Amino acid sequence: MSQEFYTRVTQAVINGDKELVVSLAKEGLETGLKPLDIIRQGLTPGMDVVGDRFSSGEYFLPHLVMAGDTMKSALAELEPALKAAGSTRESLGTVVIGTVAGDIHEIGKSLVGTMLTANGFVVHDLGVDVPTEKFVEAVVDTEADIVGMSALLTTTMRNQDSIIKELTEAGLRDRVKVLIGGAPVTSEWADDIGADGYAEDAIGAVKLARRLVGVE
Ligand code: B1M
Repeated sequence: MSQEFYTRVTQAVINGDKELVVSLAKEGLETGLKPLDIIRQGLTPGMDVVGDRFSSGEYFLPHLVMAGDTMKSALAELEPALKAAGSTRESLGTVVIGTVAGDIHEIGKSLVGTMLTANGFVVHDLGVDVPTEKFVEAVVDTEADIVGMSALLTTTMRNQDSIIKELTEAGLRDRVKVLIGGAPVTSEWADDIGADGYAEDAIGAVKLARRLVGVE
């Protein structure tokens, strides 16, 4: 399908038009598009435009809320197709994932969780604004192989550091791999705080998670 289709998806996100975005997601799947292409080429560029307009003062918080709700509706439509591949596989490992304390951005974290599930991991999603100690408890309770922490704000990414410190103090750091991500996060930051890796997007997170459990 043409670039024009993806542009319509992007515009629907910018306009916060849930009904349209859901019907476009359906249409895309019906015409054989890959759900991930609809996300990467249609939905995410829309979120970026809204984010940029928010930064420049053209848009306000309600626009962010609307864009977030719109993208979530589209993802709900795409999720069964995204997850379909994972259900038949043997588990590659257990992942605990969440957005760090003080941060309520959930879409990227949930997408990473969905893609990990789709690729054979058992995922325990702790949600958003997750207190540091809850990450540590969940690692113990689920015997996780990997803990994934998402942070979308420069002010909350330092909580990724706190979680690693808590894991170390609890004597768990050698037993669990740490994967971090989120828009302001970089591989330098991952090195600084002693994470096992940083992924820029959901596909990168799957690749890294596979490597961390020794599959690649
Ligand atoms: Co917020 N927000 N927001 N927001 N928001 C950003 C992040 C911002 C960049 C917008 C901007 O100014 N340009 C800016 C952060 C600036 C900064 O700190 N650098 C910002 C701000 C300032 C804020 C508030 C402070 C605004 C305010 O109140 N004044 C506030 C903070 C609230 C809080 O958390 N305490 C706030 C609130 C919100 C909403 C709640 C309204 C809403 C989120 C709704 C929801 O999640 N249900 C929202 C939204 C929608 C955005 C933008 C527009 C879009 C985020 C998104 O969902 N992107 C965002 C601007 C932007 O990103 N362009 C912005 C789509 C998603 C698929 O991408 O989350 O990046 P992303 O995830 C990617 C990768 O980052 C990576 O893979 C994902 C998939 O490819 N990834 C991982 C993410 N987590 C990973 C974990 C991994 C690995 C990879 O391993 C574990």
